Amino acid sequence: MVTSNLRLLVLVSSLTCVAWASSISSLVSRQLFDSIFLHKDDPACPAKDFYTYDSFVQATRRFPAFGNTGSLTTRKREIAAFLAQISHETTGGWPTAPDGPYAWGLCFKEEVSPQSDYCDSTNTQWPCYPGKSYNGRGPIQLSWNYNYGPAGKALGFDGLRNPEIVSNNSVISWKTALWFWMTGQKLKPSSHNVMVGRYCPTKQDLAANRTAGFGLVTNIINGGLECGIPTDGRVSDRIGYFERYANIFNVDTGPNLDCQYQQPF
Ligand SMILES: *[C@@H]1O[C@H](CO)[C@@H](O)[C@H](O)[C@H]1NC(C)=O
Ligand SMILES: CC(=O)N[C@H]1CO[C@H](CO)[C@@H](O)[C@@H]1O
Repeated sequence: MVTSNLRLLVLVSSLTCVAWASSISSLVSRQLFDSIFLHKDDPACPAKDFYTYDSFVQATRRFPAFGNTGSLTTRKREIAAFLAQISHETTGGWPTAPDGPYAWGLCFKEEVSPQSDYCDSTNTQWPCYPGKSYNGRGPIQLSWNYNYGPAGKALGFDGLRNPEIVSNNSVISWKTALWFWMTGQKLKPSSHNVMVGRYCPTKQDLAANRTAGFGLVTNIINGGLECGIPTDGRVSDRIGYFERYANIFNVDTGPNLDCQYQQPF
């Protein structure tokens, strides 16, 4: 009895392992991925052939809780929200684009004509390396020395001396976006926790209307520029992507899509 129970336990846990490891491809098949990113490999897109399905799946293995927390609906909604946010960050869409403006995610891998090198020289923990630019790169358009430094440290590359790797290595590029998604920062919850219902607002959060939903993720990503102001075009672009993807995943978007009444962090 004891022995067979034990065997059963071993069997069950090894099955769980297999399910765990393959879960992203079970919710996001290659075909689904391609139907979301209809134009990412368009010859007009600078990121043509860069953001492959295989490197996406490989990168998610570094973050097993991504798309793997909560009910099936929650898992799908989180993935849809992540893919929507990175699509806005890298969009090549315009209002009359073929297949609509929300079919052009993952078109860019690097910010076009950055206005600065995104070096916060007051940050001594993650000092800028001479001559390097910490402009937007990769699916989430990772920016600033204080993000490149910790992302590299967590993922095993030198983000301060070699920020270019984020637009040169597809798997690392995807990992930086997932790292940003999964990692809370000073005063900010992680986007992951917000989308899976694990966000615990502080008093200050409540006073600032920072309630859970896709709009709060927008606030985490770029609230300083986009939130707390009426009808911002960037915010509606993010929402447009999310609505299209939620529909493809066949889940509702949940409440609080907008952040126009939220104060930034
Ligand atoms: C919170 O949201 C309401 C509208 O729902 C708005 O009137 C109020 O100004 C917002 N508060 C802050 C601090 O932005
Ligand atoms: C081979 C290649 O893609 N090199 C790129 C590495 O990243 C830098 C800056 O991000 C690009 O300028 C290079 O073209």
